[in-house]
Amino acid sequence: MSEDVKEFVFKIVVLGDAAVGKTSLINMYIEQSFSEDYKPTLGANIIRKDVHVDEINASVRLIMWDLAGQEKYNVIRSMYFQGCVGALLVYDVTRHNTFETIDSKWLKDFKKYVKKEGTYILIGNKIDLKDDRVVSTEDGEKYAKEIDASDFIETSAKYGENVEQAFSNLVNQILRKLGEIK
Ligand code: G3D
Ligand code: MG
Repeated sequence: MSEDVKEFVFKIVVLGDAAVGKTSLINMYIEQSFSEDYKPTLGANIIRKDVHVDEINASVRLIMWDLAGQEKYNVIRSMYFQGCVGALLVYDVTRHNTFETIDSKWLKDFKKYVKKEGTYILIGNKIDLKDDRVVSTEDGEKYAKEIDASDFIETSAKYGENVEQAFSNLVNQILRKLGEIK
């Protein structure tokens, strides 16, 4: 019964303006279990994590690309997105401008380079900074619907709140789009 473990390899990207918490989210998610491969010429860290999806007895190798700086992005863009199947679109709930660039910049690029079937979810990060919040949960939810994101989750990369859920939801949504999960 358990012998047929399905195997998948998904490349995903974490997108959003500088300092929204992309690297922090990845670091919190992978904890100690990572192998990092920094590619100076690409300006990107390539990080791997293996997860098991019990529901369908599948093992998924996630290959996460994290840009080390924004400045090289324009040069490596096509390579960055090549073979990518999913994205976390991240904004900072304390900076409204990072919310506005999700659609105008990051999703636009994702759609341009990742043709057909690309899966993305919207992430509002830094919810621990309660007094500085300027983007409400309701606005985030509404926006996620507008841009047709598969899901919307608010996180604190600092305290690990909802971080695991953000990545596992993305994996589930990718599998759903592939018809592996109903
Ligand atoms: P980036 O990879 O998107 O550029 P980073 O962003 O992960 O480097 O994070 C940028 C800064 O925001 C870091 O602060 C980091 O500690 C902080 N940060 C990330 N996520 C959270 C969060 O959920 N809550 C809070 N309070 N801070 C967060 P520094 O000071 O190291 O530059
Ligand atoms: Mg970073």
